Amino acid sequence: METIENLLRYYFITDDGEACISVLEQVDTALAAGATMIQYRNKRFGLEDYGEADSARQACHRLGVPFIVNDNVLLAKAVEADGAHLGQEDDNPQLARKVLGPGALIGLSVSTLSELENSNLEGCDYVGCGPVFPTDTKADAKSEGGLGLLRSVVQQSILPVVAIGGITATNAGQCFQEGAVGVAVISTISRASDPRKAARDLARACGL
Ligand code: TZP
Ligand code: MG
Repeated sequence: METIENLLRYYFITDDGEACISVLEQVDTALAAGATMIQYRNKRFGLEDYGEADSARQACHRLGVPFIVNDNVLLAKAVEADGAHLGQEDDNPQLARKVLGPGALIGLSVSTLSELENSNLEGCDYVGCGPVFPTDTKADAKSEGGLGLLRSVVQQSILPVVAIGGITATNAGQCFQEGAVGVAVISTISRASDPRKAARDLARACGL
């Protein structure tokens, strides 16, 4: 069994916006480069997308890579995902734990230190911290907290921290230096002119 720290190292999240390639191509590209965890993020999920989520899960499971669903605990359950990633406004992690079971991987986003301090991390396995750098991918993202935010969250968190927001092969190393166990990315792969090369470059930056 891999440790949660190893699973978080290269965390790819699917793009439901202006991606250059389809969701399944994104997942295949990230997996081929060595991604250690995949999150299915679809803010406009409808039942017609169930097949897409299920195919993404199958692609991950063929390689033994955990497949996590963003926001939607019932979708995570329905698609037999390995866990769920929740924001501050989503279902609470304790409830998600009840539904998904003791083996599920459950993450919680924080965008400020006070969000971390006010979060009940019982039932969570990891914390997502960001945006660290500016991002255009998340419409309602708070302003970037910089490496200073990441540093304080890493220091205060009782759980491993994965950095998110504007992360590229060039700045990923700075996140690891601040103590993040991993980096979570969308556009640096999904909107790259050469997604396969971008995915490989990120793998190298993650030390894979
Ligand atoms: N949460 C905080 S920033 C962000 C999410 C989902 C978007 C990350 O996307 P990108 O393209 O890697 O900046
Ligand atoms: Mg959310």
